[in-house]
Amino acid sequence: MRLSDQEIRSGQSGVRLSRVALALVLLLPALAGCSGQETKESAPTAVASASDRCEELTVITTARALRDFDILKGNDTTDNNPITRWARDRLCVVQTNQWLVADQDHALEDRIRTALSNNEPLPDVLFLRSQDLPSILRDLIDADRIQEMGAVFEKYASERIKEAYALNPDVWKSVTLDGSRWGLPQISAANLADPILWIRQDWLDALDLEAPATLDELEKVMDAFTNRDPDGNGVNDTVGIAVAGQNTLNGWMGDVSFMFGAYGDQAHQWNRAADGTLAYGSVQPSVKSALQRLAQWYEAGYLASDFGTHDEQDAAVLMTSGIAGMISGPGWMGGWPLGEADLEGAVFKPYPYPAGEDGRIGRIGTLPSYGSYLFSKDFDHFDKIFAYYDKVYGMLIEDPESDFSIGLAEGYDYIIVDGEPEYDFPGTTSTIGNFFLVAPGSAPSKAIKGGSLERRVYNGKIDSYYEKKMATTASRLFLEGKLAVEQQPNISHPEQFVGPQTPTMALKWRLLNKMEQTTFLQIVYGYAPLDEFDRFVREWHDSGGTQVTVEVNEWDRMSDDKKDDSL
Ligand SMILES: [Ca+2]
Repeated sequence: MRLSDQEIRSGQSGVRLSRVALALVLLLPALAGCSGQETKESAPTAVASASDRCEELTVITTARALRDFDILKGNDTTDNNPITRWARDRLCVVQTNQWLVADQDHALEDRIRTALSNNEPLPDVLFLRSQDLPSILRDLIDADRIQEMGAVFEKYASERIKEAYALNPDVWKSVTLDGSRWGLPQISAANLADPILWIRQDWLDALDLEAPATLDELEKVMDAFTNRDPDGNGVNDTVGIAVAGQNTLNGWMGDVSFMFGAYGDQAHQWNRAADGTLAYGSVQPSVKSALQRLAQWYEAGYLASDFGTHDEQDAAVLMTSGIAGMISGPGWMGGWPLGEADLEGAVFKPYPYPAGEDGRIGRIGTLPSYGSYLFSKDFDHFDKIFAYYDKVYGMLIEDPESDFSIGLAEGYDYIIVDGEPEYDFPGTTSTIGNFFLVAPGSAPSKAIKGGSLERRVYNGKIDSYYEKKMATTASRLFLEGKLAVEQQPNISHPEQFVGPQTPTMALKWRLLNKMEQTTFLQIVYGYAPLDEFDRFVREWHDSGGTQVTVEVNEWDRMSDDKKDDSL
């Protein structure tokens, strides 16, 4: 399965994410909405203390996966910080961490499996990211350790939360098994991970070239970037485009999804076929054509000679170190890493994708959900959970009445100067948002009036505190990248299989993936003839792929039935 924006959220490899990248990629804190001057006095500190208000306190346990960039200030701790204090004061909820794990190498998943095998109680609330959920959800259900959420959601969710899910019914698919909903999925920002084409504008200008509108024109630009010394140093030391080939050809930066999209099906994922069924992209004939063209690009020197060993960050480094002239990747790359590149004279510019021969354009899309909350079988304080959820959702839709209308926490993402919040100060961070017990992810785009926040701020609207925060912390290049994504709204093709691993997948998928990755790289490198693709397709089907396809479509029918019932 392809990596998602979640990989960035996980902070893997100790990558340093900039303030802007964090604020926007982490989503939750970034979407600390606020609008209207009338909310100035309603800072969280104004509420009465819990001992005054609460007849009783409800203790809710959770597990926290700590990232190395989760910053706590002063005397704050994982159990006592502005978010936990807010929960206590406003909701009479004491949130405690039954487990603390490092957010790396599936540590939380391992901890859950240990609890399952030792018959140890689970925390009341667990959060699993989209890429971790499929492998463990079925085991938790089979062990009868988590609650079915369909009726619970209907009973406790607020009207505006129900509306958000009605606008995004696909999010339920990630927790749906045999027609039941086994968790509460977050909603992801509709296009956060959707890629665009980043080009070195200064190289285009130096060589007197236009941005490409077709794949043929793209090849001409790549040829010039490779062979015409775009950096003017008299050395043949540049390539056309940075591609990350180590894990998948459609990774979270340095993807070639525009190439697959120009020919038809997205590789490395399940797509909706013309007959309505789900079909695995990598075994479709159009992928063979895309690989053929990639092999031509490789032979011509447009790709780095060792691109198959590059992960996403390696590919980005080709761009930020002045070796590559183009990279495909999400709009937020304008913040990090491109916006932080220390490269004299470099001008990065986001462009829409060029079209294939018949005008076809396509790219990968953003998963409907970042991850899901699962609730222990014995947990019964859903009134508290959904009250909490609704309050956090308020800030996501820029509710002026939200407790977080000016920001998440004073001293973290804002300070007060002369009675007004300031967002640009030394040590500003939005990672405190990771300490919410439950949070809905993002507001559905349709729930926000007046266009995306990025567009409003780009166009100079800085009225609400949230607009002010975005205008203060996001660079122009970041906003341009996000707008370039919006420019091609209908070309995204997200993964269509988001459910729990099927039985045959659990047994065979790792092997099938390996076979696929090896074959694709050998074809592009020119080590294997193009017809090796046909042998791969046969072997893929014979080695479990046919059965996996059957099971994936069984899941698809079940999750669609559920969706229809809810509407
Ligand atoms: Ca050169």
